[in-house]
Amino acid sequence: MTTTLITGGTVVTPSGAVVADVLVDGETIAAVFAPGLGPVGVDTVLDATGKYVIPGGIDVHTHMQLPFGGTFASDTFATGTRAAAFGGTTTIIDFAVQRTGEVVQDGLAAWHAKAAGESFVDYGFHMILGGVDDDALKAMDQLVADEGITSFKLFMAYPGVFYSDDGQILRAMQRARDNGALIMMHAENGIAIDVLVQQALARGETDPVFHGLTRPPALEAEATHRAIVLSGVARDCPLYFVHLSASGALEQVAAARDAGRNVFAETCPQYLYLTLEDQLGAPGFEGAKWVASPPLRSRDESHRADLWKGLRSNDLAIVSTDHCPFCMKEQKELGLGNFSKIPNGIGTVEHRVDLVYQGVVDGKLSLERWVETIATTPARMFGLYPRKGVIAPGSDADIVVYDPNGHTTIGVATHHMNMDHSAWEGYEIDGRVETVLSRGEVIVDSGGFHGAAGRGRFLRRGLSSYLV
Ligand code: DUC
Ligand code: ZN
Ligand code: ZN
Repeated sequence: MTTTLITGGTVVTPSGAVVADVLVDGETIAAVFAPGLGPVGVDTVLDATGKYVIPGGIDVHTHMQLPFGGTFASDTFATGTRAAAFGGTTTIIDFAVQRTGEVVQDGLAAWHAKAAGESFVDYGFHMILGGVDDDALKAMDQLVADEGITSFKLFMAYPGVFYSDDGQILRAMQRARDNGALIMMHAENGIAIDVLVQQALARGETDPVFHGLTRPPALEAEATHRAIVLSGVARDCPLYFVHLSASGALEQVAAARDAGRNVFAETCPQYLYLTLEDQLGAPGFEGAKWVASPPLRSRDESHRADLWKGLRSNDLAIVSTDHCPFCMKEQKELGLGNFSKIPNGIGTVEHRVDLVYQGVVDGKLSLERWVETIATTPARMFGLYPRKGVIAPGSDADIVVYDPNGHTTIGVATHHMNMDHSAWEGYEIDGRVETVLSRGEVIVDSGGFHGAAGRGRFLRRGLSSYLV
């Protein structure tokens, strides 16, 4: 087996940053040594002096090739996971989909078929339930027991597509409470939003910015509150809010957490940096690049500052991307003249590690919280710890060497995602992903990309180890 010694770097974990040498033996981390005390005669020495050595990023919210809005998300498991690796993400958890009326296991099989032989990094699945009924509830048990799928996403938005009503939500929560799964919630009041959308269109308000204006933060806060109440009725079923975007929703999560509830949330880089006015409100159809749900929020309110604060206080536990890329040409363009037909999604899988690191540089987050929110908590929350998310003996050798003196300029000319634009064009990062190991193999370094499609393995996940 090949041995690698990563020497002289600062190993960052949620509990601190220390200079140490990391020995990798085959696919796993064998030992962490005080500097200079590692073995001699290893196959490869990787000098990480002056660099951070962190666990590989885990992006728990991606949508490779998602059928959505009349088209498919433009990254396949091959293009999307290759881009992820370039950006220091060595594990993704993608959302398999049960469409309304479909057998859950058939939806899952379709997702396995998409990913098999394609992925460059390890991957797991959550399951979107688009039709909660007796069969779907039974399927939840089977997926938890046999398939390594222990989290289920429900939608309070998109009536007629993925929407679940309160009765369906309650039943799924009760089932999850019994089988140990986590319920993931898209919390926006879709029934009320659809009314606002129809009213806007009737007034001739068709530009992308009206996507944001018809999905106000109050309808995210209301749905968040309702989901928390329902999960309480389901005997504190563990509840995780995806893509939380706004202050009001965060207040609901914080209140539930203060009450000791099993309520958790993630946010995404787009809500930490981008705004309704600056991006979604760009002239003409340009704003379509940033149409996502929930929408970008107003720069005139305190959302972004509150989200950073939530990350510091752990009311927000994770930063994921909600990577759901669509090209402008032939995809976003489906909504020319009608914002409600623009496919919803932004592509960020390649940039999450960098964008959250910029928060460290800007004094908004500690180094330790960076690692915790992008790698360690994702692993714990979604049943992958300690195999992933930590630099410790016995863990998979998914490791990123990050150069704080490097620099990254983001843009369509240099990114690896299958998109004809970048939502992050011109963003500058005061740091750089230098070397990426996935299960002991260097797949990215200054020499380029060395991974292979199909080397990524499906991860059967356990239950969350993050619950109170
Ligand atoms: N929710 C997601 O999580 N991803 C894509 C679209 C959506 O509404
Ligand atoms: Zn969603
Ligand atoms: Zn999503």
